Amino acid sequence: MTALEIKCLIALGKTFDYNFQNTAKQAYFCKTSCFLMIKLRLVILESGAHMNVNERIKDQLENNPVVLYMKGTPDFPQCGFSGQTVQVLNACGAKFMHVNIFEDPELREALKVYSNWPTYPQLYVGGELVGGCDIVTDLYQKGELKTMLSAVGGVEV
Ligand SMILES: N[C@@H](CCC(=O)N[C@@H](CS)C(=O)NCC(=O)O)C(=O)O
Repeated sequence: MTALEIKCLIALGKTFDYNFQNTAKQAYFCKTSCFLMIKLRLVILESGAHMNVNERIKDQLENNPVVLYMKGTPDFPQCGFSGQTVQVLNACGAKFMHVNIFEDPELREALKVYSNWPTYPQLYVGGELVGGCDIVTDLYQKGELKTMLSAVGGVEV
């Protein structure tokens, strides 16, 4: 159980003591708070907040065949290099997960160490770093990018 969950339990416990006059109300509140705790746990699990940053990176790369770490989102890239990489991936019909590094400053720094690559975007195919915008564009122009993506099931059919 995480510190956040423990804090929530304590907060809920205090509300319990304060509010409850009768058992019917208590039973109702108990049911609702159990439901909320389950939901909270699911949100924590889904968000990856229970993992440290390197575990989060590994989890993303193990569970998604094509991952683009970028500035902004595919619909709203916030850097020309990231925008160009998205265009190249779209031109190949790629299915990819994106991570907006502006939303996770800790990951932004940790991934540079993990990959030994100092800039964004960073494209991973089959868990392996392919490279940034220049390399990805070059592979596209040589007709090799789509083959790499197809090999891991990363192209729309
Ligand atoms: N030549 C690089 C260009 C990418 C680049 O220079 N990115 C810079 C500016 S967007 C960067 O990520 N700097 C580190 C940072 O912002 O954390 C490529 O092919 O991807």
